[in-house]
Amino acid sequence: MSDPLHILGAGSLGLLLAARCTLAGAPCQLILRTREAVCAWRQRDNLLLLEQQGQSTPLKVAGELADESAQPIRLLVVATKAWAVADALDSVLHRLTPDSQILLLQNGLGSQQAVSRRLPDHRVLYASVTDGAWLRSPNQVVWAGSGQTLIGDPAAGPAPDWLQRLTRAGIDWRWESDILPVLWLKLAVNCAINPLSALHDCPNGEVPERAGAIFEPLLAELHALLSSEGVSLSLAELRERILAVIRATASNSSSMRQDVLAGRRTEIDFILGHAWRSARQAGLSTPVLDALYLQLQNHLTERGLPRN
Ligand code: KPL
Repeated sequence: MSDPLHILGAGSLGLLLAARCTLAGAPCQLILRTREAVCAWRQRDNLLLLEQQGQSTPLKVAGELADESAQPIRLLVVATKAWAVADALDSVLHRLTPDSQILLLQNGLGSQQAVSRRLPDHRVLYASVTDGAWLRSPNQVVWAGSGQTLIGDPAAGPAPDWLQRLTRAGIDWRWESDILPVLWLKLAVNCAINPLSALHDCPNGEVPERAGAIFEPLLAELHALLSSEGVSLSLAELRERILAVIRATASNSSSMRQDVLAGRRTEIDFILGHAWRSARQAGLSTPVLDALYLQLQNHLTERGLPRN
């Protein structure tokens, strides 16, 4: 039998992946963060509900605490929020073997590079996921819209064979030989949509109008930042990419708005924070981005949420 996929993190993306792999008969194991979460999971009979277009499919997926078992983890998918990656990884380090491979699904940038630095001898893959999913309850994931998953190895090399499991699970994924530009582009999209939707408490579709006069200069600063990171596309192309995402997700709430509304820590530090730090390192002047970053930090503080 092949090594199970261990999925660390039971948020919407982790549960969606677990559900789709289980449906396809690919063995997977969820690693939950707390004893309470594991007890609750087992009390519900290890049942995970996948909801799609009003239909709910019950699936059995085992959930465990990282230190409950000594079983080696050869294939690890980290599906936590970006700010939770370091602690989550700590919890499973003792179960990794020299040949373990790690796939990171985080938004933004910064958390991925930290894992690569931490595990320099392991194969660490980065992914960009654009499926829309949210949790109706801790064991019920709603798959709101299918997207594409781009996966790559920042240290180069071919796609590992085990990723074929994703194909068997019907996941629309592609191997990217140059994954960092993909993640930079996604970060720029997130910088243009997420903070504004959180500040104006509006769905993605209303972002350009609510942002008003700052929208265009923000795009120009993001474009300069992408260029300094070696991502080559024109400002017009960047604008079109961002507007296409806004159109496709017009009625959705960005993940940052969802986090603020739920009183959860946001990924600000891995989205705006990373952009802001990278702009400083590149010697760029980004007054609109800087003001937006500060405004969002203040907005979070007013709501009792961390500024990072
Ligand atoms: O990735 C997203 C997010 O909300 O984090 C977008 C693309 C903005 C969709 O909501």
